[in-house]
Amino acid sequence: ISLQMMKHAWDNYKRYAWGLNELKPISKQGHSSNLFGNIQGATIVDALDTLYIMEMKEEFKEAKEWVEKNLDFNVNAEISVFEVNIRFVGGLLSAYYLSGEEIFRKKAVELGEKLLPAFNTPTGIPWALLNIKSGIGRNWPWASGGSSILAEFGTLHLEFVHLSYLSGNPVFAEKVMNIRKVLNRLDKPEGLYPNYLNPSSGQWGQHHVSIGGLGDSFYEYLLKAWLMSDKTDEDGKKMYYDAVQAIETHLIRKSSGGLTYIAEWKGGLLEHKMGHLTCFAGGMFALGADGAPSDKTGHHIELGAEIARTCHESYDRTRMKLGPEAFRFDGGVEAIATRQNEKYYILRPEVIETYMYMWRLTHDPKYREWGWEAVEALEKHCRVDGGYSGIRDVYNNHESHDDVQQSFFLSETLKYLYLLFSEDDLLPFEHWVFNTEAHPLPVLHKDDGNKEENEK
Ligand code: DMJ
Repeated sequence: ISLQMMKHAWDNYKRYAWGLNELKPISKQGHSSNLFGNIQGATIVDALDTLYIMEMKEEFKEAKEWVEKNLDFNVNAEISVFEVNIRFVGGLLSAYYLSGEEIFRKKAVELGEKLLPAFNTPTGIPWALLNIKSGIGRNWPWASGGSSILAEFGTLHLEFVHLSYLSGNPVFAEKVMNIRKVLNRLDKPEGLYPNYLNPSSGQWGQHHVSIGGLGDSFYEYLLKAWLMSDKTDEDGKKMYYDAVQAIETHLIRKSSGGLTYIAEWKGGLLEHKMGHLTCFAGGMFALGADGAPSDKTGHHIELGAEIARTCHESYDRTRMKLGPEAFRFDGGVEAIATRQNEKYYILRPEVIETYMYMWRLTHDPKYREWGWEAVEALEKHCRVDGGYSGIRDVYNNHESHDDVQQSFFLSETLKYLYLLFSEDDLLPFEHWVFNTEAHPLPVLHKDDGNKEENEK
């Protein structure tokens, strides 16, 4: 089924928005997000590896030809360093490792080089936004005190390590190792990492901590950096397990109805709200269970299972059986969105991602059942003639479509669904880690500096 879904999403993108970043499935035209500046073709690059894994050979070939002929980084464009890294660099790297086609390696390295000026700050903590022609960077105007964002500068590590590996140029890895160094030198309030860090002063901005938006994939990349290094990156490992310890102490709570959730922390005060984005953490805890101190392994799996259950409840308690952007545990409600502007669902993957990890790591059939419920809901409410669309209010009787087919629907949501219903030997966890946009990157074995071997 996920294959047919992919075909529907792809065919419509091709028909109505080919070469543009995303598809507007209701108005049947292209959608351009300012996250990518004038870089084009986000859906194509994000979808490459999914097409490959699903063995959609014709489609993969046309996507590759587009990359060869049209993917152009010599544009005057201000882009989000994080978004371009996870979708474009990550997508190109995976396409290279899966297919062995040189063009993808070349484009990934070329783009990586364009991103380097973002690190020209007093601390080396990169800017959020970069003009890839002039090399001038700046931060989001809304970010606390001119800060860079933890989940943005903390989500470059996996891709940059691979860029150094594939180009032979150590500069990429040096840049991300320096981010680690800066973080390790800083005092952390209660052992937690605030979402905001000023790249000039090297000081934290507001003490807001989140495992959802603005924080999320920083934690994910600590764990995955260790896994991707064939478990040699002890620093990444320590930072991850220390952070999880602090998260458990200060952010993880149980509702009176028995649902475990991860709250947000604002200068010591808890906001009892969990974002859809935060739901990825179930999969992360379970994936990290193996490396936890031996008496904690079962506990981390259990934590993953509880987060999966809570997030499933957030879906189940809506009319459409699709989860809201954020849900709360206060004022008498549990796992329900209470604010109108938190009731939307934009085809996000995190809940299905967690089901996939939980399935692989426990083989409890309920995760496939829950995944199936999500498929049915997507087909019923998000599928339209012109592709798949997000929904404005998942508690409503009638769909009000937002008219965007997000590129991560093809790279993540559909890929994780496909993997959830595949055998474990398709992209096995011993050999592959997924970047935060679900692009698989191979584990790098230290002792065999032999590229060919690692690419298998
Ligand atoms: C994706 O771009 C990535 O998963 C990112 O880490 C968070 N936001 C979207 C999906 O929701």
